[in-house]
Amino acid sequence: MEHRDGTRTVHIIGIPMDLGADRRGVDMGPSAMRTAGLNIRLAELGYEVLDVGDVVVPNPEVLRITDKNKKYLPEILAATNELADRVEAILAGGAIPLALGGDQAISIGDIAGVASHHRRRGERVGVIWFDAHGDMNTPETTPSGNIHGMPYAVSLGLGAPELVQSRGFAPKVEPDACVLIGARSIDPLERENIRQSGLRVFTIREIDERGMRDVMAEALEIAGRNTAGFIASLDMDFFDPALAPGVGTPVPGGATYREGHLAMEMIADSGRLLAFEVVEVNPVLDTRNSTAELAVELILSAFGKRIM
Ligand SMILES: [Mn+2]
Repeated sequence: MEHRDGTRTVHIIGIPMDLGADRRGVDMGPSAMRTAGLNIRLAELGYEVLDVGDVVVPNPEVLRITDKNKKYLPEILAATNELADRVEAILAGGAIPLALGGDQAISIGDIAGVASHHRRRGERVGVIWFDAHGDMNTPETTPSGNIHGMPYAVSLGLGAPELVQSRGFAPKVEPDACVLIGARSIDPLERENIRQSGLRVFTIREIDERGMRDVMAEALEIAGRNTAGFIASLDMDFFDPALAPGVGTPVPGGATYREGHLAMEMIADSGRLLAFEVVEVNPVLDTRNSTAELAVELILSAFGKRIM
């Protein structure tokens, strides 16, 4: 796959953050994916790969929760702002950012950085988000106060103003160019947020009924609508827990191995990928790093690895 500017450079950035979630361990996700050979395997695909290291994130042990409906908001805001700066710089240099989480709160900064870069050029961007959950809670609707359940809402302009208004503009992305694929666990009040936002949700049932090929064709059409391209966000809990056990919030009945690869292969074929992120890999809960290894294989498919 060629980047739309004709470049073939990928910059990997890690965000070892678990402040957005209750279950500890996703801060080790970036290390687990690097250990699974991500950098060299991307280079073998023909990319110039530069690992720019990690965003600095404090440990919860040294912090205090000041608001139980938006836990660790100041620290998450600082980390996501740094990520947004670095993603914007990567794009300005002509490379594709590949962000490794960390819990899904990192998406707030990743999407902000990509959207901000393109906004300067008078362009907007789409989002294809793979997830068992909606990530569409706000401080008013959240059952847990965990910000990793809020990043899609924030990016669409709903939620804590500090996060929504980062970089001085909102929303970062518009619902008519955004999709959520694989949903099977939506909180009751979150459902209202989704309905009101107009976000197109492809539930796991819709994948069952229509097949991944059909779902992805429609998703790519939506994310490509008057956009410069799209950000792909892959929460590993999109997959069935039997296949991807190393995630913080597993939900039964998830996507299969081939559904995942087909989706990634279709992303590569589209030629419209602007940025990629993988989140919620939790080595503490994993089996012999199998979830991180799966994540690496999927990244390779999204960046153009082919069977033939
Ligand atoms: Mn998620």
